[in-house]
Amino acid sequence: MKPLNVALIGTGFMGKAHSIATAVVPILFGAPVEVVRKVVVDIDEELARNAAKTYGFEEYATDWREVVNRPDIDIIDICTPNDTHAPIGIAAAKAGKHILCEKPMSMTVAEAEEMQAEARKTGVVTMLSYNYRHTPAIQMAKRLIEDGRIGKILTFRGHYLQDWGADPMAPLSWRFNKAKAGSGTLGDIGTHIVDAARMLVGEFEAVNSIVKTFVPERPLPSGRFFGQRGEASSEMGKVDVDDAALTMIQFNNGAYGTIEVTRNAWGHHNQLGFEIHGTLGSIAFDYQRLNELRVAFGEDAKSDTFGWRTVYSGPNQPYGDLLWPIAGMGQGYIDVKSLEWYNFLKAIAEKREAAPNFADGVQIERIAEAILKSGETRQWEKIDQSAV
Ligand code: SOE
Repeated sequence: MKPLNVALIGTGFMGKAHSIATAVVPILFGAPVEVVRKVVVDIDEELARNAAKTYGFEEYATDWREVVNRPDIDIIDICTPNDTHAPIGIAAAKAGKHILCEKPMSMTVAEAEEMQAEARKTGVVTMLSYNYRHTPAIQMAKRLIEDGRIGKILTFRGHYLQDWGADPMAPLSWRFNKAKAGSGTLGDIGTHIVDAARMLVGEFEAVNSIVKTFVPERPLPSGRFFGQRGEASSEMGKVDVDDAALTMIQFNNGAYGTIEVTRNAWGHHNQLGFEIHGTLGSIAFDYQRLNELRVAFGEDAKSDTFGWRTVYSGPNQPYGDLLWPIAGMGQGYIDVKSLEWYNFLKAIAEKREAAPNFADGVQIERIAEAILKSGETRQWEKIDQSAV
């Protein structure tokens, strides 16, 4: 296969992470297909120029529309704020480019469905950056479930807790603005745990939620503002998105569960985690100990040392052939982002769908929208499961 030219759109936190991933995939895992870091795009020319230099792209540009339609570009990597995912994704799909898109997929379900419809027409490979699912320990959980090791799943308890929004004087980044972000904590981090729950347990039938905004106003940022960091000004602005959601879930397969998400939980910096209880055993994962999966099997129940035990990611687990040869050597955030890119490139090289793809993204958007709706109606909301 000929080398594929990548256009990265967006130079912030995610642009940086994706650039490192495309640089290290061939060294860490071996590239399923060679990628050329061709052009990086940012509406701010200075940021684009600097990114080309530091992230290692051949060229820079300021207009994503021109780049998306360039015949020499094969992959569009969308790392911009949420309000631009749909316009870029739709244009890229129409132009026949493979697409890796940061989460959440879009601002609304309707936008997500349009992105998927266009991608289906041209048959491009699509992937959404729900990166945590590629963590080796989470893939180990998936394998244990698929192999029947914990039996039939009864319950799922998931959470994604952060604390960068806990300080009411933390500046109002675009992530607190509905017009830019679509939703708040739910779209930003809740969708990651929804992705994990769908992958591990199955499809959501209905949800019943409490949704809260704890901090209705925040200081506007002063000067250029990157991600969560930045100085506050003395002027206040309105927060019009959710800070937190607590959701009960009924899965199609009869299991039930809960998901709790907030960016206002002091002490929890980036704590995506879950416990899954089955008829034969239990599994637990905590991203702040991402190399570990905790397991407890009922067959050990009569032993006087029965209890949870910790399994470290290593050669015996999923991706074992790609990881360091000794268990417990450890992976980090960039390893997981790199596994995401590896899986995306492998799908392109093997001419098959990637996971999670735009169809998964549509379903996650439907679930997120139902959670928000249920927060208003305070009733169970059924999830639309029609095929896309
Ligand atoms: C901010 O909450 C953020 O950067 C999210 O946008 C990412 O998806 C998450 O992985 C880390 O935190």
